[in-house]
Amino acid sequence: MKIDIMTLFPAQIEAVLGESIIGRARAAGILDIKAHNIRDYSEDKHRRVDDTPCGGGRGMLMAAPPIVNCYNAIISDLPEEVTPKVLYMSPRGKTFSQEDAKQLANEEHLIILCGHYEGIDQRAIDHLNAEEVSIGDYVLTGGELAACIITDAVGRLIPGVLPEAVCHEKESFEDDLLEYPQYTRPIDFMGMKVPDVLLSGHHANIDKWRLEQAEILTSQRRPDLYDKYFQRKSAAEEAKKRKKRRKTTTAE
Ligand code: 6GU
Repeated sequence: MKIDIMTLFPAQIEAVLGESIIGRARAAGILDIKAHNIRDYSEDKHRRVDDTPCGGGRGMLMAAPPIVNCYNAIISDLPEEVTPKVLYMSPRGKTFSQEDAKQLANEEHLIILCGHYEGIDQRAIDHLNAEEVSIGDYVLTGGELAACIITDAVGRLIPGVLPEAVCHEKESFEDDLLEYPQYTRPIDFMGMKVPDVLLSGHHANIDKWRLEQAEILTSQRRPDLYDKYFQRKSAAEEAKKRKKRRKTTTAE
């Protein structure tokens, strides 16, 4: 998969996406991620990329020409029939979710535009046909960290990026449940013991305990997710489980 990131701070992108799993996938040629410095495409002799907003107001805006020049350079080598999906990182966008990550992982080529200052000339967004994406209800100083988050979440879904041992099926959000608590050695850490069931070697009991823990955690922390999880189970399945749970509570 190819991801081109347009930014004024390519080093910030490299600092994040040059390391760890994504860094290794790039080195292995599975992910082709490039940060492009928008400033290199300024037509100004002082390499300026910003200007004051028309109509007045505070702050500076990123001007359209350097962004569009940068975009044109990225798409210049592409075959005619290839139209990469373009994202613009903005708190104004739709909030990014795991479902979006899955959708984007099907794309062959993504282009991500990072904003700075007080925003971007609307004509740049329009010309690139960019979809605005936010990563949550808070404001960042720029789109770079958001672009890294999108790239990480999408990149790890590409086959070969994660080690074989890591299973996508049992992850938080994959089935609307948060992950159960995990333990490793030492068995007794400062008087805190690993739950007995995990040391029992009884795999059915361990699976049952993990599912219960995941359900408890999800219902406490994310009632919205828990509702979704609950609804997705068939009525029959649900009735069966409730009966079983009633049995375990009376046994306690
Ligand atoms: Cl994508 N950009 C900025 N600047 N702030 C944000 C954001 C993006 N998502 C949430 N806050």
